Amino acid sequence: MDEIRIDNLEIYCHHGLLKEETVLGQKFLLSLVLYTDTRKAGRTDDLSFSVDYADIAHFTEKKMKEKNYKLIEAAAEHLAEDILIHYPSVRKVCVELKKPWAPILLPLDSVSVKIERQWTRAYLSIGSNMGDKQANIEQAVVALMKDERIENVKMSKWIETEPYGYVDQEKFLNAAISIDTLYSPQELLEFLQKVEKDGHRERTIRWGPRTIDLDIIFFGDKIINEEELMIPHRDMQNRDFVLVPLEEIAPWAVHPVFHKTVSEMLTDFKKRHLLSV
Ligand code: PH2
Ligand code: MG
Ligand code: MG
Repeated sequence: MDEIRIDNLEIYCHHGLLKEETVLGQKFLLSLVLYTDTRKAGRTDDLSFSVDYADIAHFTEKKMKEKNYKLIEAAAEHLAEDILIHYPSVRKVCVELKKPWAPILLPLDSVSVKIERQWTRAYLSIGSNMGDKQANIEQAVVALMKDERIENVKMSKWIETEPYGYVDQEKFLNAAISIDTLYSPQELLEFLQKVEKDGHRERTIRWGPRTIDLDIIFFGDKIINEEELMIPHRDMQNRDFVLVPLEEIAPWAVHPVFHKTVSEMLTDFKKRHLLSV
């Protein structure tokens, strides 16, 4: 992606752990790399197709003065997120925050922190087989849409499916959801677990009845193999109730381990299914 850069923007503000820092304030230097597509603005010479770096510089100054953080990590984290939420055409940002006057009683050029944050496209599978299934799904989708770290929520049609795994239970309603998110995969998992809990999900039987179940299928092209979190979803290739709705909204999405599109995975599933009948 193209970059618009602001180097060493000087801002006087009051972040710090020490009382003196919060009272006296000090100089901070901020460097930003804004990742955005500049081609259309470049072709047309029209600012409305780009982001105004003057605007972002003033926004940055305002945000840096609005709140006092103890840590430069926190000041940088909040600024990165504020920029990504406030300027939708900036899809990724690098924030470097330097503190040249850091009072550590030793001479130095500066201390600094440098972070990269971005919007990531993720795909989720949602299901319900207890109570008012449709209302359960709608309530969960509203919770996703309300969160400021999630945008561009799109849902497939919902389909009724036979229970898979533990079969002695009611039919499911299933759908696939596409989101863009600022959460890390672990944070997204925690957020989805909270949405499940707010939908009165109780964990009883594994694969058993549930009011709402939200699973991460893909998170960008990330591969995560941890006990608590496996991405891509480890069993998606065997679940038509995941593949069918996902194919409706993202047939071209590529599985980062199998290197197959969702559409190809669904075709494979159908072939296997017919062969085994
Ligand atoms: N979820 C499961 C187990 N079985 N079957 C269907 N049809 N739909 C589901 O969402 C589902 C399931 C575990 O999450
Ligand atoms: Mg599940
Ligand atoms: Mg689950």
